[in-house]
Amino acid sequence: MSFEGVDYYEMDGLLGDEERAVRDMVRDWVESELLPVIAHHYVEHTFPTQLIPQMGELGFLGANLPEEYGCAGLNNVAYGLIMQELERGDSGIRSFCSVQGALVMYPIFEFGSEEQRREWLPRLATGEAIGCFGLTEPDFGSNPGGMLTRAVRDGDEWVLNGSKMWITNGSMADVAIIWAKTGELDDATSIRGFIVETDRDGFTAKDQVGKLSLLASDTSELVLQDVRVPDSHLMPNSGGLKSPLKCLTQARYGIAWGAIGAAMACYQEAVEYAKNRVQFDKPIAAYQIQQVRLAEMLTEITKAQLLALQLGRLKDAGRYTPQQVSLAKRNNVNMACECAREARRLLGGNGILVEYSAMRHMANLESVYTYEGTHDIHSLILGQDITGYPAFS
Ligand code: TGC
Ligand code: FAD
Repeated sequence: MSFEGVDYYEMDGLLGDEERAVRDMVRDWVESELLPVIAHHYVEHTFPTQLIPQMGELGFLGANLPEEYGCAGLNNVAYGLIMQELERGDSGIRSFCSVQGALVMYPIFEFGSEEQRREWLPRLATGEAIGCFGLTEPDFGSNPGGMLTRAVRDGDEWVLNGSKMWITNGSMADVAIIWAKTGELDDATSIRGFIVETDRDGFTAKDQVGKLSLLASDTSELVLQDVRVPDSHLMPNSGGLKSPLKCLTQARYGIAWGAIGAAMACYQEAVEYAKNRVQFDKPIAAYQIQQVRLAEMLTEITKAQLLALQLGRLKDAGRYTPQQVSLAKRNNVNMACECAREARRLLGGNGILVEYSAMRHMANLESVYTYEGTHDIHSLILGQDITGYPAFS
């Protein structure tokens, strides 16, 4: 696939030199390193672990965190562009980077002690250590405040018990950020975050089998049975459900950009295919029905690009809200789902083959639609912001 940009509104001109350079560097890397292997990994249900050191070296991991901890120290627009380009390749690779950066490195940076930051961030930035984020439980997905995982103090240690479900990077991880209640089960304000090495006694990770989406991604169930960690593994500045939710805001921001990348890949593939596929003696690109499809895709991608860029500018100026992030995640992921589906349909029978990317993106995006707050949950978050009425329960 050729990776010339999908830039109908000259968005390039709205980017700074560094932002463009970062975007082009990731784009080249995806084209040369990821695209040649992704179909194989997708079919084999494996994550391309051989690419992790390169992603670390190129600064993809926790890219918007400060350089003093070994990170790239980029602004949030450049970070978003990294997510966009990675997801042009595959949502599973972007997920890996989202989790590592926004859900593991960010909480250690935001809620951790200086010692915890120094211990973990440089290693996570290079990919030498891999992390995962355990919030969701078998019976508590959209409603994480109901979690049953508990941490009980015993001398200068904490003892953790519980299980976490659907955990990205779970089986590959060296370290897990585990959210647990330190008080009564009906008290979500007692939720704290713990840094738990995955080789501790009582910690097990089991691959989620039977997935039909995000196949080049590790998704696992975690079980913690009397896992003991020293008090120094509690992130001292974490407190209440608000702490994991703040992490989700960071990851959702990256997803709002990432989904555009998947849509751009599908759109480009569809345009190229339409121009080359001849039926009834003409390229299918010459038929109005296919032109409407492509026009819709380009329109929605362009709107999503403008939305993400302005959100990024607000985030860089420190003026964005979690609800604005919800709007972008909700819109852009839904848009990408529609683009992938339309691209797959335009490709006819070939559209179901792994040699083309549309169906892989389409299947992946069903997970993206669901994780990090389902489309419905983001509707309710916006509904509350608009009306003042929470309609979650
Ligand atoms: P609620 O009472 O509304 O909120 C509790 C406190 O948190 C504050 N808050 C936020 N703060 C920062 N960022 C956000 N996004 C926030 N949302 C809420 C809120 O102001 C309140 O603060 P305070 O000071 O009053 O205590 O809590 P609730 O229990 O009613 O829940 C609200 C709801 C449903 C919106 C929330 O639970 C939610 O977002 N549910 C969706 C769960 C979810 O998204 N899970 C994702 C798991 S991780 C994942 O999927 C990784 S996928 C891999 C990848 O990223 O690639
Ligand atoms: P449920 O919450 O049971 O929702 C089922 C349906 O009910 C949905 O349609 C939902 O929109 C709807 N619904 C729920 N509540 C309401 C309501 N109040 N009003 C109206 N409709 C409602 N979690 C992590 O902690 N870490 C990870 O790394 C991680 N990675 C993931 C990777 C993958 C591939 C997937 C699929 C999930 C991952 N998750 C992770 C979990 C993800 O965040 C949850 O799946 C998601 O939050 C939804 O929870 P659930 O699956 O339990 O669905």
